[in-house]
Amino acid sequence: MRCDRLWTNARLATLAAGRPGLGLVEAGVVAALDGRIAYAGSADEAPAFEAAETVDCEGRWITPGLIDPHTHLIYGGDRAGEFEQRLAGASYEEIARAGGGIVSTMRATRAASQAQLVETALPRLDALIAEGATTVEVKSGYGLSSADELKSLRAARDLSARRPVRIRATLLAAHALPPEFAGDADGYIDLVCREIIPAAAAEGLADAVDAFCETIGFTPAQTRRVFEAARANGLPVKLHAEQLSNQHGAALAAGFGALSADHLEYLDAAGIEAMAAAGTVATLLPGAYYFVRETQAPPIAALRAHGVAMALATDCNPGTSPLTSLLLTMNMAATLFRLTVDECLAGVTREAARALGLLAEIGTLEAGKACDLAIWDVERPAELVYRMGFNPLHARVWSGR
Ligand code: DI6
Ligand code: FE
Repeated sequence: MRCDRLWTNARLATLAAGRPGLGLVEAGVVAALDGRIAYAGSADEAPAFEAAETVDCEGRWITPGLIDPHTHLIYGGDRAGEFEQRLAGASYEEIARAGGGIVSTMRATRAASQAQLVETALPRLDALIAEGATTVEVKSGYGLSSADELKSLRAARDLSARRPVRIRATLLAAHALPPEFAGDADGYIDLVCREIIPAAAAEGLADAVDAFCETIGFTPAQTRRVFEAARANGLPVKLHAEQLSNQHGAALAAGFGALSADHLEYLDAAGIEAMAAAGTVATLLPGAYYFVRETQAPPIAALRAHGVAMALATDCNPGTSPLTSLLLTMNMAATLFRLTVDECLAGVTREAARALGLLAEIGTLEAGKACDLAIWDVERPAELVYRMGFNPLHARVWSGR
């Protein structure tokens, strides 16, 4: 059988469906043909391959390329000063109410050109890539006007022309209230629903629509209108839900068949049941939990008991999670949320793919999927979760190369 590349002498964490745990293969090979996995499994059972190129992995571990299913990589400016204010005692909500927070990033984002937004996002993207990320979701949400939200989505799309990585762009126009709509949140939601969502859909700029359902964001009723507009424009939805308080956003999102509900520290039993019934993924963001010094952890045991899939993401954003490491995200999920090693690794591969609606395409080492691999200098997969601030990536393969 012909293939373009063959990785031999490897240990595999396939994460494949129907296999227990991480789907481990001790003596494995992976074959790529035309950018896709032609075979991933034990060397014993592999067909005889004629490879244009063979790579001896010398016993290293191969996992699926890592996936970050929730980031806000596109933004202008920085918020290090706000961090100092928080160290001096100000809370995230206080800073937001005083006109700082998301709105200060909005000003810097509006002032930046599309090219400048791309340039400032690239180092953040590169940090993710350096740890084996092959797919990254990127949200708008700091433009908060038609022109600036569409500019942000175009910048997100541009990233995939600049680096060998798959980008999923999400429209998060309902992230915060822009000052010109002060006192008229419903008026801003009108703009989002009537103008911004249809324009993004018509130009093919968004793969999904998100909103921030929170006391300092938008109400459940406003979120529902955003979801209805997304549905009318043929776009799937996801939600920032139950991060700082319980707004019952996760249940609302599940009712719209949401791909994921994200954060979930204040998720209640009804929300968990609704997510389980709808197959909505719980995307956990331990970096934000850590950075805002939240003390209520998401209801992990109950999510587990209900069989809700759990993904992990950096939530990379300037206000609450200036984090560009999926390895550290896994460590935080284990230490802060008590996820198991298997749950952490599945969270940044298979379940992250599920959270993006891309499980048929990426997230496991299975024939037919895109050949996105991370090859690691570790003795056992647990090391990827255990270490802090150490990057054992040996090589990264995107679409077979
Ligand atoms: N939740 C978050 O944690 C970020 N956005 C959101 O909806 C915070 C965004 C920021 O502070 O800039
Ligand atoms: Fe977020």
